Amino acid sequence: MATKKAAPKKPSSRKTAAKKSASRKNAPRKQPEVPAFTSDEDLESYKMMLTIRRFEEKAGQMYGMGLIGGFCHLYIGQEAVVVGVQMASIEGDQMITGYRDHGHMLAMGLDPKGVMAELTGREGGLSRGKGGSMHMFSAEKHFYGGHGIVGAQVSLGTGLAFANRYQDNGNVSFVYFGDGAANQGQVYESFNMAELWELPVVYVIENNQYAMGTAISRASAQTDLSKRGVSFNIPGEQVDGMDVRAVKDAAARAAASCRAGNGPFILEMNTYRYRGHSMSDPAKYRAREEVNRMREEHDPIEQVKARLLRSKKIDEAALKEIDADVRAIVTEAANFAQESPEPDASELWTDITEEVQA
Ligand SMILES: Cc1ncc(C[n+]2csc(CCOP(=O)(O)OP(=O)(O)O)c2C)c(N)n1
Ligand SMILES: [Mg+2]
Repeated sequence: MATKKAAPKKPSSRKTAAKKSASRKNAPRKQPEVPAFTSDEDLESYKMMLTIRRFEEKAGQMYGMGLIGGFCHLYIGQEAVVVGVQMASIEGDQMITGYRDHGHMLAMGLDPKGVMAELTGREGGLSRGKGGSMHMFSAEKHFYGGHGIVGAQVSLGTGLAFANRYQDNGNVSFVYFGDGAANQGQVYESFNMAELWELPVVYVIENNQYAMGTAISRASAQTDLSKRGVSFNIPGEQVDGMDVRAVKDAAARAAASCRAGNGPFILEMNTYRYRGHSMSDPAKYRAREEVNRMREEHDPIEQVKARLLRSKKIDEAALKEIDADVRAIVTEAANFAQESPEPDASELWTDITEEVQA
């Protein structure tokens, strides 16, 4: 058998290191103006963000009713991040994230019924009820999990980018992690290799200001997470993660840079989670006023709704219809998740090891 190459091949569009340092690396980090969305884009992002919001609200209720066990980390408040990034992705781009992953799966087009049934541990779940909230996967939809180990997805996602580079397929790997995970050692080992091999990976840091109960200022010596790639020559940008337009714009530029062969890019999405770290967290480490202010002044869904109404391309009645459609999708998922049977006991012995043909 021929020996495999040590590093992936370099696309012909690759810039020289010298050119890169002049153009990309030392460019002033000026915040670009946020380009407007068309009404179609507003509508598309509104529907998706609302679907995630309502899905998560339902998951929260079902957890409270004892229908969902184990850990359950809700994404409410952060919807603009995954939705904006997805709007900048193309077919074949991969996504990988941590345990706050339900919204990511919905944005990747996974069936809400399969996601909800996995939360309730039922046979109809995406992992046949054996993975739960943090462990779902769909190779078909290019969604690579769902990871409970903080930071683990960063090295795996960098590996996905290695494969893209090796196959020269023009795809980008979007690797999501939190402000807490940004202090994990393997993140920097990954950064180093990604830049060295100019891998097409966008590191999406979802800075929701807290890692469990610890505020970022208490845990991080450098709180500007867009600078975390400086010592590896990876460019970074801070983005208003509550504004889906800003997210899409930044993600599109970052992805274009990756596809042009310039190597990795870091996007720090400044966002906020409204709920506790997980369903079992009463969130006593922050003031209720702080949460209320974010909800009232920065809510990603309300921003788009206000824009749509101002544009007069849609009225309150049409928005109510959208809401009803979204609620119907979520209700259907919740019913399916309760009606689907629990996995058979024999399933305990499956999906443990994989038989590989020699
Ligand atoms: C290696 C490892 N260390 C610790 C934990 C426990 N833990 C779970 S979530 C979390 C905080 C992570 O916060 P952040 O990266 O900001 O993500 P967020 O929950 O805010 O989305 C910790 C410490 C873990 N799961 N894995
Ligand atoms: Mg966090």
